[in-house]
Amino acid sequence: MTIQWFPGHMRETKKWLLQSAAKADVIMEMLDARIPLASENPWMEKFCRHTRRVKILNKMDLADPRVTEQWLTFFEKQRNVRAIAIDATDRFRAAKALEYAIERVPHNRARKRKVMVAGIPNTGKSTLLNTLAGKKIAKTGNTPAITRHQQRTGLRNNIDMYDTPGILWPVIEPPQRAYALAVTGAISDTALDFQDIAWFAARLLLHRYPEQLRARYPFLDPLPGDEAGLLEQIGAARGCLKAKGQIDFHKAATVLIQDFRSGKIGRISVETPFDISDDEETKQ
Ligand SMILES: Nc1nc2c(ncn2[C@@H]2O[C@H](COP(=O)(O)OP(=O)(O)OP(=O)(O)O)[C@@H](O)[C@H]2O)c(=O)[nH]1
Ligand SMILES: [Mg+2]
Repeated sequence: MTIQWFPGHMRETKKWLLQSAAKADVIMEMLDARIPLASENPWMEKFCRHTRRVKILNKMDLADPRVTEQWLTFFEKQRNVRAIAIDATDRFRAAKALEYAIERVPHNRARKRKVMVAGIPNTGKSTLLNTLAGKKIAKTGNTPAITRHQQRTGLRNNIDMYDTPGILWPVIEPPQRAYALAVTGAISDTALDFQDIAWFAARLLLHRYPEQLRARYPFLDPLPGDEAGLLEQIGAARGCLKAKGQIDFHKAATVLIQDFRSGKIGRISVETPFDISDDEETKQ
């Protein structure tokens, strides 16, 4: 699926990372714990050719804890992959992630340790920097492409941390991956059909998290059988109406997506390691 959203600063950051990533001692690859595979930038392999890489599954507070455990086990079984789950707003967890990232980097007073934080937009890279610095150094926000330039900040213990703008890639395949990115807020809401994103969320919630849906929307009794029914009932209950009392599906979609992104529906994981084996089985 071609995404018509690859702003110039992403192109520049890609170029910068291709040239500069090798100078870092370690790259903290910021992923979204709800979509640890979909949020992996396919260019990361190239950026990290000569640099150690640690996967940070951030926003663990929004992800299904059982599924996050499954992901950590999945990554543990892979050779040369190191992964940790955190909530970047939590000082203790943020510090633990940094410690984990630099534990094998030689510490020598004469030389600063260089840590780069890179990944797709809206995964919490700048938040991690702010939490570690103990003050608001970088602008953050719950829309993608907040950071536009890389920024170096000196931290304690002779560490230089580089916050970088989140980058995507122009063709995101398969479409399921684009929707997984969009539903978590990594892609601009204007780059895809907004109602399609809500449809994707509705299907996931109906199949995997019906209890959370019931808890958030007690008026769903019984639970609707399909995506249209879910959006229709949310729209009716929340007053998302057009002239003549018709349901405004765009407004209903906004309610569902905002509730999902803010964690009001509960801790939801969009991808599980079992989805991969299911996909592979279907291909055979
Ligand atoms: N619930 C939760 N929210 C988080 C966490 N980390 C970051 N956020 C929120 O996620 C949003 C995005 O955070 P940023 O730090 O701006 O993300 P970024 O990766 O720097 O984004 P770009 O600069 O666009 O690449 C903000 O609203 C943060 O408050 C986390 O661990 N848990
Ligand atoms: Mg940022």
